[in-house]
Amino acid sequence: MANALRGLSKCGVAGFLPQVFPRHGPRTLPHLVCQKRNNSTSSKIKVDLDPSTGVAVMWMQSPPVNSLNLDLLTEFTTTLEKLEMDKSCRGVIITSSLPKIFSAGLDILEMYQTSPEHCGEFWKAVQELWLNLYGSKLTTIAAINGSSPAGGCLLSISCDYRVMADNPRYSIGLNETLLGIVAPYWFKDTMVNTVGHRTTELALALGKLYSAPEALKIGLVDELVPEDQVVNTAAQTMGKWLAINEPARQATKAMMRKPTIDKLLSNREADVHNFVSFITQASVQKSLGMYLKMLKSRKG
Ligand code: CO8
Repeated sequence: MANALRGLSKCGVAGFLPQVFPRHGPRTLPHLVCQKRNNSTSSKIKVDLDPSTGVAVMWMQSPPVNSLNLDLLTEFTTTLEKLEMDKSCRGVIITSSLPKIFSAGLDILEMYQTSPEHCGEFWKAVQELWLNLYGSKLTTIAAINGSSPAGGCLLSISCDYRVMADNPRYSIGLNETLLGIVAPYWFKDTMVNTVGHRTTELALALGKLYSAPEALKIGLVDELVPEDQVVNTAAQTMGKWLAINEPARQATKAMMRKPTIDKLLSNREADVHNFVSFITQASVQKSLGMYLKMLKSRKG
């Protein structure tokens, strides 16, 4: 498992060698997008890694809405693991190649009218993605160029920094209660670590989806920029992060995130069990069915 922060639990912060990575002064990377090199043949995620900057862009490209189904979750984790192991990569920007959508969150169809075995397999993949992303030793920036509900919000707040398109029509938040389901404690913990306890309590209880300006106000995202500048701004911000002493930054990230990660690591099986018994309840299935129906009727 390529996960640096999980590795830290064994070697400890003192295990870092100073200055393992080359230092770069503060720099901007406005040229990143045009210099990109497509290193991926995968279908749901396109990866552009620029070895000259050490920055990879992961483009989610799973129409219609980048919903996180088992395939996309698995490919996301594998892609990130490969980048973690690639010595030429120091930072990852996560974004969407679909217009108006970052990610619609977990694919509801993976949890609706499927077998308990499938739900368990699906949930393990959700856990795996979060453990890898939240614990990544790489600098991770979400370039949120569209709506980002629920699991899409989790992806975003698992990164180190969030740049969002300045468009009030795009929303982000953990809206699970609107589906009649409950955000798991590690979704909640990640949100608390981002915006604090009280704001999370309100957000989760009400299933609140924040418009981009509202999200900036509560600190759910760090920056709003015009839509066509989201990825370039993320690249410029990445330049600043990569100028920081790498071992020191990684150790700081580990210090901040390890307790949250360890909580799930010590409890993974029980978490899968809880999810499966919750999601397969008839009342919960009914709520999911109604929500799916609502999504479809909205279209008409
Ligand atoms: N899963 C599956 N299908 C979806 C999802 C989804 N999350 N979101 C949208 N779709 C489907 C729609 O039903 C529609 O299907 P079809 O074409 O067959 O009718 C298609 O994708 C396109 O959707 P829209 O027409 O709605 O597209 P828009 O561009 O108008 O809107 C949105 C895009 C804003 C993303 C909108 O689709 C939306 O709000 N989707 C729902 C988002 C949502 O609520 N996601 C929550 C998922 S649950 C989750 O992530 C965490 C669960 C934690 C579980 C814990 C339990 C213990």
